[in-house]
Amino acid sequence: MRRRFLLLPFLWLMAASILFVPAAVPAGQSTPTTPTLAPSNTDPEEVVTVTIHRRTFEPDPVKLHAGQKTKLVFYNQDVELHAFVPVGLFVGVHLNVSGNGAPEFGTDGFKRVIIPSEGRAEFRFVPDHPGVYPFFCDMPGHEMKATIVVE
Ligand SMILES: [Cu+2]
Repeated sequence: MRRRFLLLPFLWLMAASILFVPAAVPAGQSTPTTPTLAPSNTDPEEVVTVTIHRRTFEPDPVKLHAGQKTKLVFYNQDVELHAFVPVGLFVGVHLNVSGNGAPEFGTDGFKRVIIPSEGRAEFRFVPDHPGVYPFFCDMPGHEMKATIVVE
């Protein structure tokens, strides 16, 4: 009887030591963060809108920022179709195209998008190389061009 009485606290301690093993270092503290230049999902997105009005891109130049998550929107306010044809801007860049335009892709990636009247084309990407990138509308007779400056 006395033996059993002593054994009980001992068993309880054994069980407690198994159940209450100190937790490992809390998640988040143990993993060192690797420095990266890539924007995270929580980084704010810079929205830049280019309006197309009377066969003119506005503003010109369009200013973007290298390394910045960007939503570039082209809004066609004219009653006719226009196209956005970039030169070099999207080379080697991961690109998400949306809106109600008609995008065209070739072996080198995005070629152009045709934007209907009152329509819009949206590009989500991160400009990675500072520079001056021309773009134009290749609809016959339009002769519309402007530049995007990535700072
Ligand atoms: Cu045009």
